[in-house]
Amino acid sequence: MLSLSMQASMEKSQKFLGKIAESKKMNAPKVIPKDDLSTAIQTWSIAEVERETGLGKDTLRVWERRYGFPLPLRDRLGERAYPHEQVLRLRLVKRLLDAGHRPGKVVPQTVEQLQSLLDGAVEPVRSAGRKSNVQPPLSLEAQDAWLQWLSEDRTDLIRQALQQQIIRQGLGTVVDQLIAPLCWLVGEGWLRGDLSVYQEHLFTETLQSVLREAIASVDASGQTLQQRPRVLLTTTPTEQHGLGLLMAECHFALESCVRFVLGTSTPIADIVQAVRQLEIDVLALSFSAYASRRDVLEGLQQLMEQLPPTVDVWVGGAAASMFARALPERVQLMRQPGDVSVQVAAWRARQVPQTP
Ligand code: B12
Repeated sequence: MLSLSMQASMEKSQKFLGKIAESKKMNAPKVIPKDDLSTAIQTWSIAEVERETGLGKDTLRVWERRYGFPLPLRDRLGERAYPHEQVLRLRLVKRLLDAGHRPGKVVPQTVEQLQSLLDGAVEPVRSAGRKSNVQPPLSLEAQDAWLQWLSEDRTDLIRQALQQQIIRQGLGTVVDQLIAPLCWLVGEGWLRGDLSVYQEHLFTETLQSVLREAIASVDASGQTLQQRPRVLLTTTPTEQHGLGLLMAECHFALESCVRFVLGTSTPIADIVQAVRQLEIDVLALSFSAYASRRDVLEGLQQLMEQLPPTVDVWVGGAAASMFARALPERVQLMRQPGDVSVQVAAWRARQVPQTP
């Protein structure tokens, strides 16, 4: 049974779930001269649109066929080139998807319609005067409640609240809309000195155990047998942060993927060996904010040289996003754990059906 004050705090927290963070400032697009146009116009390649909006290339292509939007131009090589206005509209679409709308409802809408939907659906995220660009979709009231539990070492309340939210909202939603901002909150709390290192460890352990229990119950529900892709989850040698990976694992479990989890800081040679021996289809890696550019790019480069070409490499984490433009071509950037669902669907769609 939950106490009344806890229920009140949880309701407050729940009220604000589903609110999305402001998108980061857009990078300037390239100016590409078009053969069919006398003037040069600003366009984005599909990879740039994916990085900027967080919408996958496969999703963009599917929407083009299904909804007639986005409708890119073609550059002189025949590659898709998205005008700037379409990228702006896609950003609005992404924010509404994050807030829980379905693609069929929002993709065909005009900018004005999207904007008015957003005005109704998304409360502005309040800033507490923080220096950080990253603002979590949790209200200040909800932040206070969680921080209070953390600072009073009430891991029992944290555990119960997380479990309740998973029951009410489902594991996928809770991972993306509550746990991700909570990690940010804990990191900031530690940075400000409001939380000590042992409290950060307590939080990590509590979260890990709640999420592992939730994964086990998804697996046990046995609605579908475990299927491909066969996924290996780990981090490269210098990376000790594993919560991003655990969140991704929740979504792989919800998609009934076969999973192998090596934990963090695995030597490159061992990752390669595991990929071969376990006949892995997708290698999922995470690079937290702590990872340097060198950690990210050198680790990935070494893997690219040694992995079989048929293996997909999906990466997430703050540092992977930070160095998105420098990632090797073959690497697929995932902005949030929930991106796993779309990518798994796209991966399955790409597989040639087996003849009996
Ligand atoms: C828990 C934690 C720890 C734990 C980790 C335990 C564990 N088993 O994971 C411990 C205590 C060990 C730890 C240690 C350290 N930490 Co620490 N830690 C954190 C904290 C709170 C969460 C870490 C985490 O897992 N983040 C990863 C996820 C949750 O966040 P993300 O990178 O933004 O990823 C998102 C998406 O991209 C996606 N995603 C991530 N990976 C993947 C993968 C796939 C496949 C997919 C689909 C999606 C996906 O999911 C996330 C949510 O949306 C963060 C705060 C934060 N904002 O991250 C600090 C943080 C990362 N730590 C930090 C620091 C400084 C340290 C330490 C140096 C000191 C310390 N805090 O004690 C050491 C360094 C250890 C090392 N050598 O790596 C700093 C890094 C700052 C910087 N820019 O350098 C942070 C940001 C805290 C802060 N605000 O300053 N830490």
